[in-house]
Amino acid sequence: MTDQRFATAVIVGKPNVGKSSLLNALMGQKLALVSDKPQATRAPVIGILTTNDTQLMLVDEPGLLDPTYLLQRAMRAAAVAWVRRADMILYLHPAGGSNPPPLKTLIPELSEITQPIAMVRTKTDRCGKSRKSRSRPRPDVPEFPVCAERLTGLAPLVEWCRSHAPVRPFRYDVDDLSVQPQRFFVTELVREAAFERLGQELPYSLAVEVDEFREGSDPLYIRATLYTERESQKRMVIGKQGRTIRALGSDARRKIEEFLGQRVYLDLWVKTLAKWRSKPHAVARFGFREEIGGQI
Ligand SMILES: Nc1nc2c(ncn2[C@@H]2O[C@H](COP(=O)(O)OP(=O)(O)OP(=O)(O)O)[C@@H](O)[C@H]2O)c(=O)[nH]1
Ligand SMILES: [Mg+2]
Repeated sequence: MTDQRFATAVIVGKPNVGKSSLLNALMGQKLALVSDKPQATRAPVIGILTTNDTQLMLVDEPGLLDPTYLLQRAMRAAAVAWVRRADMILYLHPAGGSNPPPLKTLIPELSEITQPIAMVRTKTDRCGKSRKSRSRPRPDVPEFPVCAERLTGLAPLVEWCRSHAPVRPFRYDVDDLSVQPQRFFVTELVREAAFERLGQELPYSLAVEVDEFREGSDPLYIRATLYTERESQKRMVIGKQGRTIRALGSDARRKIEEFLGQRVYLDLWVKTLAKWRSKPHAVARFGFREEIGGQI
């Protein structure tokens, strides 16, 4: 039997560069929420990819940005903590266009970055052939052009991860796809539906919490609450005669049914939790307990 390899690989980069799409493409199934709006990912999403002798814990991070409020500070803290723990870093930047800034400038809180870095150039379908062959800013960092949309360029990237993975036993069962509970993925899919249905700023002010997940029922009964920051936002999420929340709920239900592979009855409620994005208790409750720790 060949030796097993296990490694944690973090997927980092600025907002909207295609991190979550890459996680889904590598996993061969949808785990992470994807949106054309930036800053969609909040808590890191974890995928466990086991191929032959190698198990990779892939961590799809929130985009690295300068935080302006508590939720963003917690998101950044979570992202940086995973980079510290990682065995290797996949640094994403769109292909074509501008060269990526050095990773160090995106994470100044780390005095040095010692892990191997792969420069992943995303969305290759969006740039012409001539622009693909631009000179590389860091010849010492291997570059991998990928297209999550067309699933191209993935195998060499996985092979690079394998070659840098330490020889040690798998940490998870070979059938495991994630370490996060189904409830987490349900909240993410409701948020994805919200990003698609709601106007510019509204999805950012939303948090989703699963209140009930009735195992064994058919259809599976799930009750969840969408929290907005203001009453006026709550009214917009509900919409005229409840039309918006009904449409959002039906989109979300379809996504959840596909994810869980079973019929779902999704019961959505909308409440206001004033300015929750700046409140330590609320930010901790919506996924950042560790990051907020000392503040509550
Ligand atoms: N054309 C094309 N679009 C892509 C590709 N990969 C991602 N996108 C699109 O780019 C947008 C952002 O993708 P995400 O995967 O959500 O990006 P992200 O880096 O996770 O974004 P944040 O979580 O907000 O930081 C979405 O509209 C995706 O559909 C690709 O290979 N080709
Ligand atoms: Mg994302």
